[in-house]
Amino acid sequence: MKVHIKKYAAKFFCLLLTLALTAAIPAEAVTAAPSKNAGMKKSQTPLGKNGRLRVKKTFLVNSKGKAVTLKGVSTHGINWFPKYVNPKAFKTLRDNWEVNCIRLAMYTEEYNGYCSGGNKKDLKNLINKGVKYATDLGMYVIIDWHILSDGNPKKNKAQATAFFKEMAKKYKKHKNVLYEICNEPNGNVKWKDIKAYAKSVIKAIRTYDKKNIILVGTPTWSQDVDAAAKSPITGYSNLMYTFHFYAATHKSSYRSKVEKAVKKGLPMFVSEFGICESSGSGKIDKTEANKWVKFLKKKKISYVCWNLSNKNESSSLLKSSCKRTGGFQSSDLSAAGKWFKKL
Ligand code: IDC
Repeated sequence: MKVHIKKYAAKFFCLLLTLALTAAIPAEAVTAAPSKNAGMKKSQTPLGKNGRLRVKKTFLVNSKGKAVTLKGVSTHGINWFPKYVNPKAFKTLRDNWEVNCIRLAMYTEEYNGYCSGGNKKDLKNLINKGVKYATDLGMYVIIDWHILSDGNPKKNKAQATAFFKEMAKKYKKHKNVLYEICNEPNGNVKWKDIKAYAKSVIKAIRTYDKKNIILVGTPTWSQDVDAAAKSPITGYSNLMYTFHFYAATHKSSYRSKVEKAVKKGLPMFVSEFGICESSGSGKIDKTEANKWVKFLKKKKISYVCWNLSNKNESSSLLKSSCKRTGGFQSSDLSAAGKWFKKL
């Protein structure tokens, strides 16, 4: 009898404690910024383990010279979906999805883009917040100048140069920042045009930041890595060239293209990919996506998945019904989200 009373008293006490604790935590405490490296020792975070990255031959290597592969998630355009730039979202990706890199996609010419009427101060604020959250969590972070309808990066070169100068000055001491200077050149843009643009922006970045990785886009929506491989940019270290693919559209012939560029010695980085069609929607192709990941892992090429949002399109990692902006549950994930988390 005595034992029973003790048992029930203990249960009752637990219940009371739970109720008291739940009532005591204000709602926003759950979403508030976590403390440094939230829930993980600094030395155990991706950044703590790898330190500043650099390029060695075709590989991205850590501070000890060992090859590392970044597995990243790209935001959708921060001009459309600023709400996903938050520490809880990044922490969920780090802890539950083994994501070690966040790409902050800032469109330059689409709706409220940096060069098309968007509020520059607000957009930069978002970038700075994103970098801070990633840094606090010990994750790598890509600052992406997301050109798209402005097919030729030269179009907004002056603004790009000023923007990256500011970023490089601010982040030169950060060991986790990468600069992506032109998402996807397209239209009638030749590698020599991109190269000329890249040289000026790289020069501006290197005035302040001598070391962090710079990612350079390639012609035809960052697919013609062969053009870059024929004539890479010289005189600077820690440069990589981007290759983008959408698995339901781009298949083995594109892998051969990457393979050839690797053989030519081009360091590549897949700063954006999707497992759907290149429109960002349509059907998803998991079989092809798995082939891509196997290939990239073998080559030790980093990859960043498009996109963290609940937009109603198949590249979104969240279902359109998902209201959460962090702490995502399995039931919140789209087919693409489920596939990517499982990787
Ligand atoms: C798409 C978005 C879509 C948005 C559109 C803007 O998914 O919601 O309306 O941009 O034009 C890319 C681009 C990336 C595209 C994506 C899918 O880098 O901005 O996002 N994509 O089309 N290259 C190949 C595919």
